[in-house]
Amino acid sequence: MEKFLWGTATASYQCEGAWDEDGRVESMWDNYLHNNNLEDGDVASDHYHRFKEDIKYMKDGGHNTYRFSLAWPRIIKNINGDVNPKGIEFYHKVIDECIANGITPFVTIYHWDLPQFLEEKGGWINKETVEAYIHYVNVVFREFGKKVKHFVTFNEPRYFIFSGYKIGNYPPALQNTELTIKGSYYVMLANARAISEYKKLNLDGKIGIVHSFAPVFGVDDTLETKIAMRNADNFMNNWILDTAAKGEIPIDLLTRLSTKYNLSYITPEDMKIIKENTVDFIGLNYYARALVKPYTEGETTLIVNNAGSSAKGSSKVIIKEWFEQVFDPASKYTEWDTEVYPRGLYEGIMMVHNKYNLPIYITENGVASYEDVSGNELINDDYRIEFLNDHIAAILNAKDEGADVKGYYIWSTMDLYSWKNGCKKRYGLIAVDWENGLVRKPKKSYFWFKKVCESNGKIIDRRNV
Ligand code: BGP
Repeated sequence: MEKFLWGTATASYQCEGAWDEDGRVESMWDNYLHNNNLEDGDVASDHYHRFKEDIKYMKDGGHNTYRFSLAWPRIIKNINGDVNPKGIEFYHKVIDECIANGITPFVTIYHWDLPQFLEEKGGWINKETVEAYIHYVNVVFREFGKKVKHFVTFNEPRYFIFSGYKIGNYPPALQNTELTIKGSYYVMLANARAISEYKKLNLDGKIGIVHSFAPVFGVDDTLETKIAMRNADNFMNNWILDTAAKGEIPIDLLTRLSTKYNLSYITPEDMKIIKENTVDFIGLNYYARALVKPYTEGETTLIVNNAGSSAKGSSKVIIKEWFEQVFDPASKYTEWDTEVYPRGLYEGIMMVHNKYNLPIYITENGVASYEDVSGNELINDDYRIEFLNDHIAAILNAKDEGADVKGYYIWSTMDLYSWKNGCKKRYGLIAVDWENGLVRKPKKSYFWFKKVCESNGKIIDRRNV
């Protein structure tokens, strides 16, 4: 029987460091963070130099898989598409190290570190970036396609496009709805084109997409709330998942957008490509649900808490005339104002299973906190163990009900650079002591997760979900 994949996840920019070594060129994140004097990932967890040690921890921790991403700016060095052999060599070493340790590599091709030379030409709102991406994926498939059996085209298209083009807290730091829609469309087109390229090569593997999943719940059963829920589902999930899994952009979403925005760049030729090239599996990153009510008043507002330490309600989502997100007073929230709601993962998996009937991987799930990792005693993160236990219980319950969930990845393997939140937002099962030579210190949760992996989930307490 196919074994369930148990592991952890990282992303290149967030853990590798070595930002200008061995021919890696500047990414849009390097450029944006350096130019705005923000905390950067120049060193991050120094995984570039320590990947062997990190993979050894995975093996010793009972993991049988590792989800990581390839840095496009390490692999392609200029606008002509020339390949950097040192970048290729590095990822061969990481993949080989995984395989030698019995760890299935689960490879994300794009986790947000766009080469700056492409951003300067317009990034994701320029259709030429789709062509550049197709060149890059072909290099990736030809180099690694015999060893890697699980590829992900994009990590979280909704999240990086909305953050970069609408909220403005990620590069290229714009606040423009028109460009948000256009960028989203080109990314989903690039996803379909990459699938088509992959299939042409007849490799023995699967290809999917990873979505920032926020299953939608309503505050009550009224018709108004149901309409708000549909709007929220289109906004949060459907334009990625329907497009990737069914090859269709939801018609009510398109109709609504077309009354206000120019969508003439959406062509029948592209839509044919999207229709014919759908994913083999769906990756879901689950941090929290979206609880919504009908829109009442106010302008569109999207506020994300990147500061930590604040009260419930410090993040906010209002989409004018569509819906408003609300906070459940009964729920627990993290220091970054993320709701802790394991039941939402169970319900969410069932929604995706019933709608798309495809294999599912939970490609990210985890919880962050401020943690003092300076001492020598074991870091006690019981709160994380409880969080992970309840979310794994949700997955096992969904599997029992027939959902085809094939793997689970904790975010993150070790502490890493958490985008605009910096390094103080710690997610890892293994601490990285940045004040003390980046030494690795496995937390209590690391040893707990080892038992989960080795028992294939049998030690999970399923009573609370
Ligand atoms: C997901 C991203 C990851 C990771 C995680 C935690 O959206 O795929 O890259 O960062 O969320 O988010 P954050 O670091 O903002 O807390």
